[in-house]
Amino acid sequence: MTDNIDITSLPEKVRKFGAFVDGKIQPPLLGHTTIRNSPAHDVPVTECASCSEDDVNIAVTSARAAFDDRRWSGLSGSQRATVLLNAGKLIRERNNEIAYWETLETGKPISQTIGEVAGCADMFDYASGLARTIHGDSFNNLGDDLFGVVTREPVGVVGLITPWNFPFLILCERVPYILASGCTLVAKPSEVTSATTVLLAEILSEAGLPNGVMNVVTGSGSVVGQALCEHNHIDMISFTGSTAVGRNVIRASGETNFKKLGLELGGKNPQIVFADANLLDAADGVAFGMCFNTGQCCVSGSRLIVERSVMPKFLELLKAKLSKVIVGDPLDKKTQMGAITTETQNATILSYIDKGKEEGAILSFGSGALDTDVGQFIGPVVFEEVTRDMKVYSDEIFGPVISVSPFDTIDEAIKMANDTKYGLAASVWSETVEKVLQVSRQVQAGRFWVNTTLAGGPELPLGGFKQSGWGREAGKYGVEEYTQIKSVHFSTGKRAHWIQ
Ligand code: TXE
Repeated sequence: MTDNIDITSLPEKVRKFGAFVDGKIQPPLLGHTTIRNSPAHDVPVTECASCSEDDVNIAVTSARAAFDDRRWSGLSGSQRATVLLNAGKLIRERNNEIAYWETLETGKPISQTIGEVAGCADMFDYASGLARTIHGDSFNNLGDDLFGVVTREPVGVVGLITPWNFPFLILCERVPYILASGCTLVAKPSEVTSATTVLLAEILSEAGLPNGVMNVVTGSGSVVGQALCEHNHIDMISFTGSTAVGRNVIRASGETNFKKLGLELGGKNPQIVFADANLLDAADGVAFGMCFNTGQCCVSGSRLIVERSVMPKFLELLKAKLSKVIVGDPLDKKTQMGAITTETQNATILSYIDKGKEEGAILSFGSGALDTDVGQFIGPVVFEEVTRDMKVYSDEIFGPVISVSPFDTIDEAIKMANDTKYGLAASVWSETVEKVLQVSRQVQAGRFWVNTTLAGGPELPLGGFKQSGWGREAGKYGVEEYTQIKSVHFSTGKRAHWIQ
């Protein structure tokens, strides 16, 4: 397919996607497929393979063979870099096509997916540099009789399990780094948003990736995901999703071959606004942080912690911003917030809104479900008078809902920001450097933003403190996660015999 597609109208027919194994599109062994409806339009858009455990075994065998015969890890960094650069170029050429199917399956605005796909191409460019620069260490200080070399080697076969909120972006925050390290992989996208993962595998193959290095098995978490986590020929799992399934991934690893794990789980991320902040900028940033991707974002700014003296003024500015957010058809380029991706997530968000009201929080902006002819849409919601025993204060809602808590002192703001089991991200808004430094040093979060939110680039690693996960993805730290260290000892002197 070329990129000359009309990205403003619905497709004329459902597009079919198979699994991708050993360099080829493969139909699932049992022939089962799942039709995906666009959550914004209620019409079928894609049909993807529902793979079985046997399909998983074939894909893992392919990835294992590709790793063990060194067809990828045995290449030079420069050869791997060439493939990654080609992939970046092809992603740019097919940007509209990828963005279109991503929008149809997720319900997110087309202007957003176009931007995300461009960012993904950049990930491949950056990781190509890492393929060439990743290196170990040497120790020339062990005396004349011993010389030490530390090498970095790829971990092996990676099982990559991704969610539905950023199917292509989360994939591309991992795949180029996995490949730069020399690993091979079997990717399992969410069962509701699988199309663009299959597209990436096709693109990589066209870019020159040897067969078997990247495989994709689509299907349910309980069958395909679970089989990957329990497979003895997989050396590492990178999982992004719910805390509950993350626990299960840890258990499965412990009960099988002790796979190395990378986990990116939930978040309940604070936005701390001081009285001396540029309040208009902060209001815009807080609105963006809670509404971006309809709040279905692990780093969404879902807790507003605002200095009491400016709270009324700040809330007024925030609500003025929220009232202008354009919610609607994701294929309309003006739309800023699209549909809620799954029916389950839609019901979850609405039940949290009901729960907040039942628990006595004051819903001071928004309502909940929008009244539309088709699709499932929820506009921004603000809860005030929130106390720490309420679910809207503590739980990851994964929707465009923010809870508001006032503070009087900087220590109180830091304590409130850390009052969560999660530690994925945090933002602070203030014009005083000492304040932002103190907050950034003391708030427990893997990503921290000062006078901005949700900013980033391929250079910067992602991941969480506390129950938000283990390990880091992206950046040079990300590629290192997919390597293991070997210490090599060279005798350089005459052996002093142990047995005389
Ligand atoms: O996630 P799941 P769900 C949070 C968010 C959301 C909640 C539930 O709060 O409301 O999780 O979302 C696969 N073994 N996040 O139910 O089930 C599944 O097929 C192996 C935060 O969709 O965790 C999918 O590919 N894999 C998050 C992936 O796990 C299994 C992003 C995620 O699905 C499996 C998404 C199993 N037994 C949700 N069961 C973030 N950090 O961004 C399911 N999966």
